[in-house]
Amino acid sequence: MSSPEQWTRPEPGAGPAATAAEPTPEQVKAGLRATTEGGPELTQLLTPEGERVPSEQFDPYVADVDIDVLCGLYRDMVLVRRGDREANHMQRQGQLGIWVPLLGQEAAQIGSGRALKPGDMAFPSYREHGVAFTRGVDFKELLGIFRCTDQSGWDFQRHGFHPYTIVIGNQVLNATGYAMGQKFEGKVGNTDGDGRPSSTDEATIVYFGDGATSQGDVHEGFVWAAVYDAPVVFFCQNNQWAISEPTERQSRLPLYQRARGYGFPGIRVDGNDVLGCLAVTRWALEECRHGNGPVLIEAFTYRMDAHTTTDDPTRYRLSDELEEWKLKDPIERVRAHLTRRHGIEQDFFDQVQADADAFAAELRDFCFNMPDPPPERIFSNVYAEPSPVLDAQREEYLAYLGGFVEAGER
Ligand SMILES: Cc1ncc(C[n+]2csc(CCOP(=O)(O)OP(=O)(O)O)c2C)c(N)n1
Ligand SMILES: [Mg+2]
Repeated sequence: MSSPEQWTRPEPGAGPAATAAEPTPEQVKAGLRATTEGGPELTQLLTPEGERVPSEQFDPYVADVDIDVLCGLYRDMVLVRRGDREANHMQRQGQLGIWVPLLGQEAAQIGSGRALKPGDMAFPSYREHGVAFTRGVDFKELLGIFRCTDQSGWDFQRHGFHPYTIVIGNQVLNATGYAMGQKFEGKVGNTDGDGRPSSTDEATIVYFGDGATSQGDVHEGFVWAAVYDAPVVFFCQNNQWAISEPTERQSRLPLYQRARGYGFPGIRVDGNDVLGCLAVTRWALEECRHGNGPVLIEAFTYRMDAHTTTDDPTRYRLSDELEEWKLKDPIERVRAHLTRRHGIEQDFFDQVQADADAFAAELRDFCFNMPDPPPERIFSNVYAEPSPVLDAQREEYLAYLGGFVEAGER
């Protein structure tokens, strides 16, 4: 009853298709139950209970993951969740205009982000705070965006992390173009002197949601990437909701299967399994660097909080769905694995918690004392070269603002 196919194919007699304006209660329940299952083709290396699942194909990609690396992944996720929760609270206290929670998506973001190499480029949407963290972007920079004092002001080339994109799906086109550039510049499919794949080859990864797959931009990106064999990993975080629209209203088949129609591989990974996400993304990036891209990854996960702080999910989904997903928490399964399989002591977890609390306090302190940027900042970083038109606009704007000061002084 819980196969992905059943999302849009209710049992006989259950009434009209779930895409009808008013699904029946049976259809709603059937749809909700389906969301707890990833389907038989889900790649998983760590179960919700913290058991390691061997994988012939993907174990080689995490062969270097020893206990220290695992503890590091755990720490990353705890810190990012703590930062996310703190930002959510600060929005409620009027310190941020809006916040976009990532609660529940930590494994998908940390696993895939840690799979990237420094020379790779990542294109985020607006929820990728965990990926930003792995790319060395200061969490404080993210707060500026949501306090409306900044516009993704980090050096995106240095971090290999593009500005946030609010226009749904648009970053897929940007990423595809960037990956085509990597290919044209000969940064793909090289070998070193010993004949092994070059360690300096590059790839691109782009993040988008399940809802974004309904956008034309994503389709166009897939088409271009496919025909140019562009080295781009399409990383879809299927958190099963596009604001209030469930995935079953967006697709007649599991999203990863769409790749086949474009002529490149698609794979579904447990998005709450940090090890699985790390392995599958490393594999996909390697494919791209060797010239076998693009690849679509569907990370099957769940948005445990609201879409944004302006949204009230209790109006469109039942709480039992959330309760189901709490049992698959991405952080808890690593904790269980570390405790049961590796005998990690409570001291370690206490230390991580203390680090996370200090991290949150730092964010809070920064946010409460954040200076407003100078007004001319909005004109910075628009073009690489000086632009006379932009210069004129800046002067005009500053003169306009200056008029207020003079008027006030009189
Ligand atoms: C082109 C465009 N259309 C509509 C919106 C409004 N909008 C913002 S988020 C969103 C839903 C996106 O859902 P999904 O792609 O699943 O990503 P998620 O927020 O779940 O991570 C919509 C429709 C937008 N930002 N851009
Ligand atoms: Mg979504």
